[in-house]
Amino acid sequence: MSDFIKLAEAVFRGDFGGAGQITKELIDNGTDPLAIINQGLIAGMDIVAPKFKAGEMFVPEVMMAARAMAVGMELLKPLINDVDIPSKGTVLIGTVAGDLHDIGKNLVAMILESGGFKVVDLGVDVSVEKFVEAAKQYNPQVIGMSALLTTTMVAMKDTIDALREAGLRNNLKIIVGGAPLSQEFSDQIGADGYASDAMAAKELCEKLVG
Ligand code: B1M
Repeated sequence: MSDFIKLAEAVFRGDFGGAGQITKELIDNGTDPLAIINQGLIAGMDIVAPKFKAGEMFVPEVMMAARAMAVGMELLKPLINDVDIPSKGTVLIGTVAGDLHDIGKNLVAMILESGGFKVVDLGVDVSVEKFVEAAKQYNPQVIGMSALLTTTMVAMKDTIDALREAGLRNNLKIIVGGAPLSQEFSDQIGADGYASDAMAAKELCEKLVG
């Protein structure tokens, strides 16, 4: 079995130690860091995605896999320039104002990151103003908002309106997610799309960024 396949399997199994060890060995052997990322780490996450979608893997396992990938990425980051890292675009993500739930949002962030997006995570209880300021600062292709409470969903519309008023709306796509949401709600508030889970969020971002 090739070292790339072993690395992909370690990521898939959420084996942090194994992923770190194999990544280190590949680096020591002089393997191209981008090949380690593409053929090992990302290849591992590519096994996870369809299994999660098919209900054959669950949230904790997906989080472990994403963390195993992150262990490998941390070792590789110093070896590659930011410009060399293939990036599908920047996604600004946060849980909206008044809402402290972040488990789902963190999972979405991890999956987006392991899927090749640069993710700027604004955390929880993110005010409308903070989203707008961060949009100016990071110039993202996508803003992702998460809400788990029916009472905080309304903050999503406020944020979209504020982005429009700040003249930023046309330059970015907005996606929303969280247990109480739906595609219908997303349409009502003028978002560009709704994702029911982390994998759907990745696919939606890929589609929107084109
Ligand atoms: Co809260 N809570 N909670 N809670 N909590 C819920 C959401 C609730 C449904 C429980 C219930 O009553 N049955 C209920 C909401 C009711 C409602 O509004 N309809 C509720 C409540 C009422 C509250 C408090 C008000 C309780 C209280 O204090 N009286 C309070 C509110 C605090 C606040 O936010 N201001 C509160 C607090 C908490 C804890 C702090 C204890 C904890 C949060 C810890 C944390 O997140 N760090 C907590 C938890 C854990 C839950 C439940 C049990 C689990 C949520 C979770 O993490 N699910 C939840 C009940 C439930 O959902 N069964 C509940 C796992 C996670 C992986 O799934 O977040 O849905 P989820 O994310 C999914 C998708 O939704 C989607 O992808 C994710 C992965 O597949 N997704 C996105 C999420 N964000 C996305 C963004 C995207 C795309 C997809 O694009 C940007």
